[in-house]
Amino acid sequence: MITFYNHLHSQHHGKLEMYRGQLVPCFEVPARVDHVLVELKKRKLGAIVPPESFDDSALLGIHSQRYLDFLAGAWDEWVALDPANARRDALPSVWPVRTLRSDVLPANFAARLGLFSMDAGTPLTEGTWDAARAGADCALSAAQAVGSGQRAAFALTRPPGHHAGADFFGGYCFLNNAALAAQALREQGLARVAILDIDYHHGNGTQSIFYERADVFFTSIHGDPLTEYPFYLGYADELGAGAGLGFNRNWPLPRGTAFEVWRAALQQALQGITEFGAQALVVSLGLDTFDGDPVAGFHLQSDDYLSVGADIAAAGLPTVFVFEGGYAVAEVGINAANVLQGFMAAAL
Ligand code: Q9C
Ligand code: ZN
Repeated sequence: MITFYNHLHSQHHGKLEMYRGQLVPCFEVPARVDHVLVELKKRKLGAIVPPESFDDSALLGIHSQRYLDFLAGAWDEWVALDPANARRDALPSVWPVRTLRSDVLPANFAARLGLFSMDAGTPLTEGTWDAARAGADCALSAAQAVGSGQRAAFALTRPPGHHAGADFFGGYCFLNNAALAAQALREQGLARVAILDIDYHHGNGTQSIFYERADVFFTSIHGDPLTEYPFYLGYADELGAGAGLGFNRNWPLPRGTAFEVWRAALQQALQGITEFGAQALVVSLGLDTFDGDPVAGFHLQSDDYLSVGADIAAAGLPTVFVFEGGYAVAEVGINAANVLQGFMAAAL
């Protein structure tokens, strides 16, 4: 399987995130992708190449212009407020919740940082834009490869993407790589594209982007949002709206769920994808379902990921894998490579 690797990923290296009233070291660190890269090379799972560069217009199918403009200029604005800000990351602390206006674009930087975000756990750093932008190129390159006849491709990048909406960042995500890949597949003429999100956390950004569309089916298996981030989306009664009604399906599972029950949900999700009549598949490949993950609560074991890959291959669809979460850093490479190896061994 061809891997598009974002060598600029390490330019995004957040220092601290807000957690339970304290600033704690970021969980989403460059070493995550480094471990995956090492494991892919060790197993000779296929070519590892840099992405093609795509025009910014490719992002506009998913993200708003004013959000992209904000992200591209945010670091310079942050440092312009105070030269000492160069030593610290930007973290939001005020948001336009219900009754407050989000149509007005404030001049104040902190106000715009909150307008375009959903939590205080996602630091924006000097290299965030460059890393996220090159990551989008990886997702678009993988979609192009699959749209041109490859059985599968892998976008190996960070920061992750599935919590990012059309005009907000959060959950360690800035640009929605899976959504960009799905839209790119649509534009290459594939009429029906499915997204399978198997990160521990519900892919709220991806769901919201496609919620009213019938051409992109979104299905996600994740920790029950009653207790798990992102809390405010990901429930089983979210089935899509308008033209998109019937094209969204969530499988929330309780914290503590182990592989047997998780795998039954995977079979249900894959059945939905088959019934939809998908012509291509995008997998939001989070590995934070792993037993040892520090920010999640499922109990999948490393060997289980071989079966996950085989089950996904059995859907028989051209498949783009996009790297998302997974914070057990020492094991995330093994677990990601197991999915891809399991897929390749089972794929026709
Ligand atoms: N201090 C992804 O997996 N909160 N994002 C965790 C830990 C945020 C995870 C709390 C989790 C976001 C892409
Ligand atoms: Zn996650």
